[in-house]
Amino acid sequence: MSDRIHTLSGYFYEYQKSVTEPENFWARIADSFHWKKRWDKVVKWNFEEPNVQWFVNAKLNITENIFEKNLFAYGDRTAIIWEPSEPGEDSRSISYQELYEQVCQFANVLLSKGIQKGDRVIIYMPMIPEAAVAMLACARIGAIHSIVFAGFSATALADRINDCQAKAILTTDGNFRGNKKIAVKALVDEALEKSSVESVIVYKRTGQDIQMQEGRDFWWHEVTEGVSTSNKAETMDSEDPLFILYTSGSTGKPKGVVHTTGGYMVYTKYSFENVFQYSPGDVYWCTADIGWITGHSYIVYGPLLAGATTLMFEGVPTYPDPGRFWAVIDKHQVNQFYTAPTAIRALQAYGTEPLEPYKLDSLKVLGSVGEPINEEAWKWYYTHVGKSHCPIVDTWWQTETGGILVSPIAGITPTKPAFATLPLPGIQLAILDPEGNELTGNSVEGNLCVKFPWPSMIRTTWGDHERCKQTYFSTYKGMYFTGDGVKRDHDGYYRILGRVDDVINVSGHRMGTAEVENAINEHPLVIESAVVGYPHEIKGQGIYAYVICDTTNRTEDNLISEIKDMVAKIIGPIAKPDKLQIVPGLPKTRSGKIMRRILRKVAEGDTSNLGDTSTLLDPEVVNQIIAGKK
Ligand code: 6R9
Repeated sequence: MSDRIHTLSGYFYEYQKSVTEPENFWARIADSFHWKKRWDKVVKWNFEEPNVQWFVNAKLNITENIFEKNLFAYGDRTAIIWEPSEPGEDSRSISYQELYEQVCQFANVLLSKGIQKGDRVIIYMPMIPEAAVAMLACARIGAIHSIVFAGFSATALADRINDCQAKAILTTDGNFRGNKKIAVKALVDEALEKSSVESVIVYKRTGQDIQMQEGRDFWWHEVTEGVSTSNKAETMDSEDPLFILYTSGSTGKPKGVVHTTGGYMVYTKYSFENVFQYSPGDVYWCTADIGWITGHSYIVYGPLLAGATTLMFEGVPTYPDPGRFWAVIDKHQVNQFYTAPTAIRALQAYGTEPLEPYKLDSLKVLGSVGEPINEEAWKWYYTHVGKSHCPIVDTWWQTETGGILVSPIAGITPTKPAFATLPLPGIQLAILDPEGNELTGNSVEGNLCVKFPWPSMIRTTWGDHERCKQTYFSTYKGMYFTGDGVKRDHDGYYRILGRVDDVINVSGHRMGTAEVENAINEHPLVIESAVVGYPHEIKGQGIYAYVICDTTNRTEDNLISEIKDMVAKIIGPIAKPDKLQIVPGLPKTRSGKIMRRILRKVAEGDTSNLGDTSTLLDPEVVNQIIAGKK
């Protein structure tokens, strides 16, 4: 039985069911999975401790739901298409049967290294199919994987290894980035100086020189050689941890978000199939890195549970030229394409010329994730990439939510530029004012919370349950607090306004930084912008805008006043930036998120302690911004 929603009325019907009879609703969805033992109760929960359990006492293995359950039906279907960084190198195509054998084989390797159920394994690998094999092999034996984005520094890696007391690391010799080879193993060596790690398994990708420590380091191709490709899956409790994923919060130290097995499985598959309206045979491509939650839920687990063909891309959007995404879409006849606004804006800056050689006629659905997508980028994406016939699913969710919570259902529920629109079935949202009152009805704005559990939600933060409670469950009693601001418009559609710590209060008027940015971005010469608040004597907070724009043939001063006037015109004089600085770049994390904390410090004139900048893509840009500040 398929749980696909096919009509708008079907969506409303399912949504209603999920609210009035949540246990029956989720039991029906979960019944299509393979459980070694069925649950005693669908959900037990309280948001005070918090303690949330889904499919209580059920037993399963998530990899059996990807493989054993389906191999008979579609073992030779392509599971993963891999597109390498270098366009001249061959792409790879791995069937479900082949992937299954590789996962079982590698699971046996992990067992032979003494890794057991519950042990933590760090995966520090670039975008190659073996990274997915590594994840699934951990899941097969019940080891808890924690993927660290392969672009993170040795220090960041060491912090994570130590926090979760990892027993093994799975990595590569190096990584390709454009025409450069990047060291990966060397960073592992640096991170391992003081650590609990007993074994390191290294997949040879670039062939660069590395050091191998006798007794600790092993080559992937050597340890897998001759190893059996059959493996009996470990029996997992529904609430056994599946993985830890570290994410940064508003405070310094990253926290290890813990996801468990049964609920995560049910929700990622359900949300994947519905949001993207995936049909068997489609080629689906999500450009995220597996080091982020999007890569976990919507490159690996969701798509593979749904029997999809998922494309993994090793490269970057601008190598060897800014037409690469479009070339890959045509080459593999991609049907669903899921990327981030930052990538869209970066490509938009090259104009439409790089798109011209490509047809893009296989595309059916476009997706966006990671940050609010501004109207201008939305329209560009819709018109030039989707050729005005592909719905855009603007998917709002978080590392902590495990899966998409608010999004259009492609082609079925309406879209609206810059709106994530409506909650998926099972997701009961609430908008709260700062005093904790729920704002009901439409045309309201406040803090986004969720008042009922959903299967893929965060269970704890690794080693520090109190932190989980404080961060997400203490601001508003009985609610999961997302940290995002939201507006529900007159039609009842949700628009995410950005983190509430990014809200600027100018003379008592609250304004989302994203709202001001959208207005700035309307200027034809603006490429990207970031807005922060800074202390202002009279207004409380002033607006400081950092803007990347095309200054050819224009004087800066003239352009600055033109952009400011434009914002005043679009939102109102209250939104006019007090300060506007033209900058060569913005400080971004490797996942493309702007580090506003740094921009706020610079705006405040406090550059003595910028905090941790190790996760920045290009730390140098911070110095350029400081130098350019008037
Ligand atoms: C999946 C992911 C979560 C934060 C989230 C919000 C922002 C993500 C968004 C969006 C507006 C969207 N965010 N998707 N804002 N519209 N469609 O990105 O997880 O890295 O944990 O970030 O990203 O602010 O709170 P994560």
